[in-house]
Amino acid sequence: MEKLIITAAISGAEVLKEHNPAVPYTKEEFVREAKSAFDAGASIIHLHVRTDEGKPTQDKNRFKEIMDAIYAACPGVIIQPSTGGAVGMSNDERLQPTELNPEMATLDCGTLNFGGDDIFENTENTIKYFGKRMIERGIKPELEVFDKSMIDMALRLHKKGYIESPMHFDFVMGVNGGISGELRDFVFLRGSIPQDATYTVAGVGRYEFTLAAAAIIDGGHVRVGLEDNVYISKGVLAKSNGELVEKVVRLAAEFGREIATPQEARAILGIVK
Ligand code: KMH
Ligand code: ZN
Repeated sequence: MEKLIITAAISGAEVLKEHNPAVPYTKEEFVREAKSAFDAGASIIHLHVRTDEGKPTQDKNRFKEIMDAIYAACPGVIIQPSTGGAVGMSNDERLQPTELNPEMATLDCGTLNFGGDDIFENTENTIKYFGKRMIERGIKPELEVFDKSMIDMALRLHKKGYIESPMHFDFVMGVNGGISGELRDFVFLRGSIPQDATYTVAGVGRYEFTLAAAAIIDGGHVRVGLEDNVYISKGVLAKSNGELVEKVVRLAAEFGREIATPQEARAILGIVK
């Protein structure tokens, strides 16, 4: 089986220090959290940035400042900026980090009710616009799918030339408004992507580690981090993103999956930079 790529979603846009004090706001806190995840075995850092006060921003300069600091502290790491940003941001605001030509970025593949009454809007034209931008700049998209219909959208836009093969999906499961994190649904998503595609799974909240175990057994890849879940076990807050990654590394060891280095992750994902 391929080595396991672990992605750490260290910050997100919605989770706050009130939910877990380890959520990073300042550059120093971002570096601390990224390094804890990298040292524990994460090869990809999925990144949203914030102002020092904790407000989500897609500002290119803030991304650059924090990305440079993370690269310095985590040599060779893959940084995957979010182009999802936070609910309500405009397309061009969201796309700013692509101007830094990162190796990867997220590409959200549909609109959904997000965590209740918010609407996370990604129309077909938005997805085409983002997909084209990533092809032009040689950025590997991680296709964020919050439901099965979003896989179908990605496949349709792949046929039209907006997304290139091999496709890499992130099954984000358990968001209120998206697909559940039940194993039945994981099997459904996993069976709906092309043979040459790769996937990672991000289980939200209580689904984080059950879905990690499923992906480890299945030969998929795993995303964990405070963006998705703030607990290391029921009712116990994680001390850091690194602690969440360490738990995945332990699970992987139990099932005989070795952990991919960033260079091995690039080879698995077909990142040519
Ligand atoms: N913050 C969510 C609205 C992504 O990173 O691309 C969108 C999100 C997805 O987190
Ligand atoms: Zn995100």
